[in-house]
Amino acid sequence: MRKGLLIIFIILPALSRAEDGYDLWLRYNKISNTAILSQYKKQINSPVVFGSTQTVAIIRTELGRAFSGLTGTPFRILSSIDKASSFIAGISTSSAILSSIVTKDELIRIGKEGFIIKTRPGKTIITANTEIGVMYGVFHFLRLMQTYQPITGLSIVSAPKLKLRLLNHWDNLNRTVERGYAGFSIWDWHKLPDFIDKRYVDYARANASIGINGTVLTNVNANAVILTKPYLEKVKALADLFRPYGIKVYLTARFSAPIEIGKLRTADPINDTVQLWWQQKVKEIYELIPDFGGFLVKANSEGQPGPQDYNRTHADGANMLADAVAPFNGIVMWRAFVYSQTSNDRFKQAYEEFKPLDGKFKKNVLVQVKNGPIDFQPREPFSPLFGAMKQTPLMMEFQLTQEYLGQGTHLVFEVPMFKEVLNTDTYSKGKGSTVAKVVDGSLDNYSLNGMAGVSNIGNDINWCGHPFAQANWYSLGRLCWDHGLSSAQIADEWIRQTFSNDKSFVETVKKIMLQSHETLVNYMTPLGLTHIMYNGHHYGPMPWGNTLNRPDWNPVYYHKADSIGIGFDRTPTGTNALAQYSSEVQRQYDDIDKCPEDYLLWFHHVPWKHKMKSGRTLWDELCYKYYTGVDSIKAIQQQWNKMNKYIDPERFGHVAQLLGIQVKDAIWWRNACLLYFQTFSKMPIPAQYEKPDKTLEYYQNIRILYAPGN
Ligand code: GCW
Repeated sequence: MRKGLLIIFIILPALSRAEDGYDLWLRYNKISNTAILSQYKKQINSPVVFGSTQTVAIIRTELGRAFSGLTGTPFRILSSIDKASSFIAGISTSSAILSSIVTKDELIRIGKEGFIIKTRPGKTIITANTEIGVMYGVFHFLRLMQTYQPITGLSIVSAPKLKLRLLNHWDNLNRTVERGYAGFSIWDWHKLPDFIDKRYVDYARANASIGINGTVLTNVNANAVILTKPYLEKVKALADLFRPYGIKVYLTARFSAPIEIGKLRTADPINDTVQLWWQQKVKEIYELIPDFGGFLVKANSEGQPGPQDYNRTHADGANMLADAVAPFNGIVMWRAFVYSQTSNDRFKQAYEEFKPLDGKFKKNVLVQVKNGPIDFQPREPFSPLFGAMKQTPLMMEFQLTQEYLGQGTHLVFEVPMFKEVLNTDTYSKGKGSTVAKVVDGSLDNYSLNGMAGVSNIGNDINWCGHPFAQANWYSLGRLCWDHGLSSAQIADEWIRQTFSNDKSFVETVKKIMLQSHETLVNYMTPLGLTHIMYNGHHYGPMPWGNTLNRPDWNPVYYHKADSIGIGFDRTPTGTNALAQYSSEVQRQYDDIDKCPEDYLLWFHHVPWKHKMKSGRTLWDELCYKYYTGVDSIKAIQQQWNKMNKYIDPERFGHVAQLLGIQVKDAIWWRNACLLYFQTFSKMPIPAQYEKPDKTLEYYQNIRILYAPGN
């Protein structure tokens, strides 16, 4: 009887909480390899962290939790050294032991946020210039432990490559999330500031663990109400909570706020009263939040108000806000995502509006540019603004949330896509002028630099909806810290921390992740096709779409399929958008026979019978790509199905079910697109492929009325 009870008590806690993914990559499960465990234990004896601030308290709590979890024995973190201490952390001036192991030069190199980890036999030392740096060092060390890496012989001197490492939430005040596929917003504005959801703390921890140091809380399609006193008090509550984690808050500024909440008659940036209004508003914000980061602004884009409403330029608008925040060291991130209908090619619009303004922005303004010229498509060439605005720091905007990447149901690891852009050479200052060097400021010598990811976080229990979408959040932080990290390295460490260190599991899942983006490109938009998603919500294929008011909202605008061929001619015989790139880049793309085929239809209208590198005609190649995409996702599904023995049934099953949807969707994409394009090519789908089992009409009649995030 007694024994039975005991068993129930032991089993119950394990059963009481099914694995739901809430713990992200911060799990600290007991290390299963005993050799590694005993080696680790020697390096973390009687751990001590010097200091007494809130950040130090956070470090101690995290370490206590981590060491106890990883070793399976309770740990208490000390505030002063004892004889047994083999783990010592703190800012370099807090103890002679710490200052003695670092050089002056190293301390200069790590700056305000970097860290140093050095180990000696039976000693681990983590230090930095600031407590935030120590915190980042501690998280790095825990990452090594969680991924079963050696923790002896370490000599790590690490500093972030980017200064601003930001999440951009497209969260509305009513808690809907624009392009959000993980439930509602985690910001419970109604209950703030009095009710502090535990998730805010876990959000801060997760971000701190990957080096993210800023968060824009609100949607770029902005609501001026966030700038009113009651809401600023809510923002303050979040800012106070995030501060000890090294995270600053930023807000989106609606350009017409002086009218909407200030009762002014204009928002003209040249108007004295308007300027004064913003100055006072900014002062009010900084009184509440002394380290407020600044504003992110979407202006004169997709119906948002902006300086052009008053015949002023983007620079006039940005500079007015920049002047208001400058006395408080705030910054303005002004978005370049614009495409009013003045150009014959949406591709060219941002460049046409912004390039002439180069050199006209105040020092504390960054222009935030999406990675590609159109809009977060599965594959885009880099935005020609990168490399073209040498006198303006350009901030990279990536989209973590998978608006055009299968949204909440498709498994896509985005790092290979991000790295493809970052590694591309702009040739703006000769060979080697990569997008990464433009963004990190090293090319044009900017100390103000940064990268933002449009958040994929919501109030779903596992934060991101798809269990693998967590990897994209994780990657943003890791790439901001060091964009030189490889996709494989980031995938590897995420898998080990999130799921398991088992070698077969890690290798299989890493392969899945590394193939996943190319797989999606193949079944959605191969060979440089773009923006052929369903109108509005963008889920599913609609290459035939041509009913929206603006031509450049319609898929047919982007693929231009006709009896001759398919693709958008952006060479001098077409819109000549190519001219916006440096001559070296132009040369890579302008020749239809030499253009990399991944980008072919971005730049050329290609005849159906054009001979591709494989020897196939364009039409056959298109079929080949679409069929390959479906085959690859089916293969991924099979590989995943063998992973059940390595992980918990909940997350295994969650992913397995979503892969089922993804396979169905991939077939839908393939069949719908090929049947539609076939009406132009008039060529058969090669005999070796299974024929689409439905008609084009069937696909054209599919209606998804209530896709999320729209
Ligand atoms: O990708 C498009 C989205 C819009 C978004 C816009 C933008 C926030 O479809 O929902 O609006 O880009 O980036 O401003």
